[in-house]
Amino acid sequence: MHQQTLAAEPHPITFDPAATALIVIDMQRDFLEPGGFGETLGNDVSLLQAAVEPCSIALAAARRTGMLVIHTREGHRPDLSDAPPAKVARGAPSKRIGDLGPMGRILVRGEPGHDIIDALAPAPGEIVLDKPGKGAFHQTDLAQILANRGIDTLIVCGVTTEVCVHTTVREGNDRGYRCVVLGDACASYFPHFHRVGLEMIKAQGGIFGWVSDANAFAAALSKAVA
Ligand code: TIU
Repeated sequence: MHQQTLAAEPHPITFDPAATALIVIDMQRDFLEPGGFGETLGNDVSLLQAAVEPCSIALAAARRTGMLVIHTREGHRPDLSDAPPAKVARGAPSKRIGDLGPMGRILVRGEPGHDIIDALAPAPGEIVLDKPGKGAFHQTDLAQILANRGIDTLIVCGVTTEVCVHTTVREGNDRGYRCVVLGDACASYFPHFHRVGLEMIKAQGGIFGWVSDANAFAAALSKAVA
């Protein structure tokens, strides 16, 4: 056990890098680039760019120490058999899940829009976890992967703060994981949801977990030996 200390709110947290996973949530073209799912919902996707460089800093730090890295992607089977009708039908999007857009079919696995953005492409050997829901534990083998590696702490970043990041942290917290959100490495289409979403994580003594940032994470890991 080589415990490191990470500056975080509501208070610093010590963690063993060997028992910690970095989970990068849904940094996909469908959410970050024009023509994808995020834009069909009426959002300004440029707001999510702020998270890219901090995610890159967090990834580089994790890779240097050999930490378990997991990238998630939200999306559905091409026949949409795993897409709840209530999800497909909801709202008044310009295109629905499964419709053809400029990056292929919206939120469908195997389509260009479903890919992780080039700037954060998974490195060989890193786990890419496809999930049909907002939370990374729902209908995936994430819990088994984490158990097999003896993981007790999750460092979470990605998009969007109040949707897939929050849902994953809530799921992880209920399953007994210590969850740390890297606030600057998350982003939302709604800046106030981002801000309040982070506050909700760390309020009440850390009711869902901790909030830190990418540089603090990198600094904590700089003391860890690969
Ligand atoms: N990944 C994720 O957050 N999925 C969403 O649908 N987010 C929205 O903010 N719409």
